Amino acid sequence: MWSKLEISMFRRIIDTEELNKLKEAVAKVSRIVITCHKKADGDAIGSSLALCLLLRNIGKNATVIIPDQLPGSLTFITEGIDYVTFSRNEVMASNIIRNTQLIMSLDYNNFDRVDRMKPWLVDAKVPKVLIDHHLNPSDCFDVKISHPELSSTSELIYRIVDEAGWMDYMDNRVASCLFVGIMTDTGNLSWSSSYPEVYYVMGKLMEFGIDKPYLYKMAMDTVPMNSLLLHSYALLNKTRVIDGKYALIVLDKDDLEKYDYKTGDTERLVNKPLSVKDIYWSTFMREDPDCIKVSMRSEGDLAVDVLCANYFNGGGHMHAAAGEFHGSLADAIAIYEKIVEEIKNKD
Ligand SMILES: [Mn+2]
Repeated sequence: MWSKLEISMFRRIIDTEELNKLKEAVAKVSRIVITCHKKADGDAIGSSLALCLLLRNIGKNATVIIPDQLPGSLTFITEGIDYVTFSRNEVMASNIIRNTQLIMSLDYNNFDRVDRMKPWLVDAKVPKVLIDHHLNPSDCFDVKISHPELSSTSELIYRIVDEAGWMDYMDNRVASCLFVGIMTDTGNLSWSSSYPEVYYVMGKLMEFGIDKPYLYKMAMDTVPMNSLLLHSYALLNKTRVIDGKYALIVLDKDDLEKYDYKTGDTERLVNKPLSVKDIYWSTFMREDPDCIKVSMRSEGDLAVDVLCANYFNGGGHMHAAAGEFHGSLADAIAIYEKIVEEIKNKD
């Protein structure tokens, strides 16, 4: 996709018509609501807060509303920035949505991803803007800026700011949020980032004087003690490696209780087995109260978004995807074993 001729310049990639529609929509209004998907990750919250701060710098009354509580590991990004958590302030949040003039949806492709906030967003009679990098964006948006080839929504926000002529409104805080978003969605530029321009964007963000060592430490290398112990326990006692190539980690509700599990504590656990040279497919199953959460990572040709879509009501990206299973842990594992047989036959 990136030819050698193109890498010497930063290409403009946003569709001119959509970009103009976005600029017009923003220019017309003062009150703007920015939303991201439930169980926000670094890119979801980073891109949302960055856009919010930038719009405030432009003079807009912008509010970020996230569907549910942010994991403790991400609260450092929000320091000194106000935002609303829908699940904790439903009345206030729905009032803000009811009174807004524009809704922006960041880092998700349809309203099923926003949990109980969905009806409020669907029913709102105001223009809706999508800014996202997931496949298959829904048709319910008035402005659609969708770029699945990009590393992150945060990178896309940087490009929109650049192409919309809003660069004067960027500052250190906006840049820090975007930097964290790109860092977390690419595993610190490990995956979904094999093209020169993502480094160009990181370089430009550095120009705003961000504290990179601090952001790296907080976003990529800080976990609570119980999470470190849960990861160690999972790798030592709850990981099965099949044929030296496929890894399955399973944590049941007793495991989670024993290690005082909180949202975010198993973040990046699924990536760990891929550190072993020949393991190219890793699956993690977690027995949550309402369902079995399944996440997958892969290297090479194996598309785990397809597996998660076909077997676990999910999706995502080729090398990083997730889904849910409604049934017993044993049944979920049985499905996994079926997939293993299929993959073995192809190998
Ligand atoms: Mn993302």
